[in-house]
Amino acid sequence: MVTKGILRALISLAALTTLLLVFYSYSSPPIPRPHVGGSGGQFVRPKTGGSLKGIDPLLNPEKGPPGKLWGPGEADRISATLLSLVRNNELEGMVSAMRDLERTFNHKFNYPWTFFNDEEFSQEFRERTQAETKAECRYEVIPKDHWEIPSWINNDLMAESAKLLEEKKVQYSGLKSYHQMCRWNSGKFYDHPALKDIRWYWRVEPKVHFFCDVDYDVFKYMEDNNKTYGFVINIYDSPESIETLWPHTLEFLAENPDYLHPNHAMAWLTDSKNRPEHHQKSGYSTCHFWSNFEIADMNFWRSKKYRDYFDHLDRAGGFFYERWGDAPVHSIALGLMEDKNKIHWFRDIGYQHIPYFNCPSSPKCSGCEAGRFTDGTGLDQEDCRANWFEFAHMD
Ligand SMILES: Nc1nc2c(ncn2[C@@H]2O[C@H](COP(=O)(O)OP(=O)(O)O)[C@@H](O)[C@H]2O)c(=O)[nH]1
Ligand SMILES: [Mg+2]
Repeated sequence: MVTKGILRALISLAALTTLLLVFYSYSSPPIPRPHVGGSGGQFVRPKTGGSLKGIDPLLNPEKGPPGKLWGPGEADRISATLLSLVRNNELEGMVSAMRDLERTFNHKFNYPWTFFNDEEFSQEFRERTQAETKAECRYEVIPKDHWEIPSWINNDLMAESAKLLEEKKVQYSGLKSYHQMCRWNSGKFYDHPALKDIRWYWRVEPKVHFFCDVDYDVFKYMEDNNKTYGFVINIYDSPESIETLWPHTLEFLAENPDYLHPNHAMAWLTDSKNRPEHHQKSGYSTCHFWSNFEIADMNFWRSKKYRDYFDHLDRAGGFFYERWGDAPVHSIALGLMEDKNKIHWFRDIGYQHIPYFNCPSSPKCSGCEAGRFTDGTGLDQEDCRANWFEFAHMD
């Protein structure tokens, strides 16, 4: 693997050069205006560092987002869908996630569900999911050219890389479909013909839970308030799964400096204080929006700048030679190329995807303990919302 060693050395050198270049060009970004969060207020970082345990803003009474909110029946539905990529054999998990979201939100608003799969949905899947909602359900197969591994990926190198990743204990590294799923979620889903006339989506995975009544139209909230992306959980990634993602990103940015938004969140992406050992590996803190939950505007993913970014990454091959997730890819793109004030923390949406929670303190919530972040042991320090609050804002 001499060639691979040389390749790595070259990549590191290129990364270092671009890192220096980009930092030289952007070392004096516009002074960010102090941003006081809607219901959260200014964030003061705890002396203890990362974990918010005990001082989580989620422990404060939850009032919901400020401004005009549209309740059930108060406004027309906008162009949006609940969206799930799911397999037939995940039917039970899908039904359970749907049941939660229908109970807490969608029976009041009736947004359609769009299910995606790399093969046909079974009759049983269709019947059981449709039975959970009054809204329309659409069942879509992903076109082969959106799902298949691209022609420029070298099979031998992919197999070799999978072995290396396994040695580094990168989860799912040997599972081809997992890589395909991450790539589809990063750069393909918004081009599915079934979404052609749809702008907004709420991503829902099987087995997730929703705990709190949401009595306003979240899509309309996003549109009215000029938001692009809504998240609930912010965590660190495994640096081994994305070793060259940041170097490739810096390379892209050096070629396209105009894509950096004046109100970017570079400081959040490059924070070196809170998980220095992650930052040291590539220059990226690895803090990201956990994308199994997303409420977002597909116009951002459909923009030229994001398409160019995705194509650059796709050509670099890291969806297959490493295990780049759609979560860090989306997060880096947003942090660099979008106005950070257009990113919204849906602190009022009670949510769980094993092993993490977003649990607000509100009579509208049941089944989750306010401020609880995880039910896994030793995982509290994976929470990096404090970084987002410090370097961006709290609402
Ligand atoms: N149709 C289909 N869906 C998939 C495939 N792999 C993953 N998914 C879906 O992609 C999402 C993420 O996968 P998941 O196994 O939950 O990954 P994790 O959350 O990172 O552990 C889930 O909604 C899965 O149902 C696949 O090969 N085919
Ligand atoms: Mg999942």
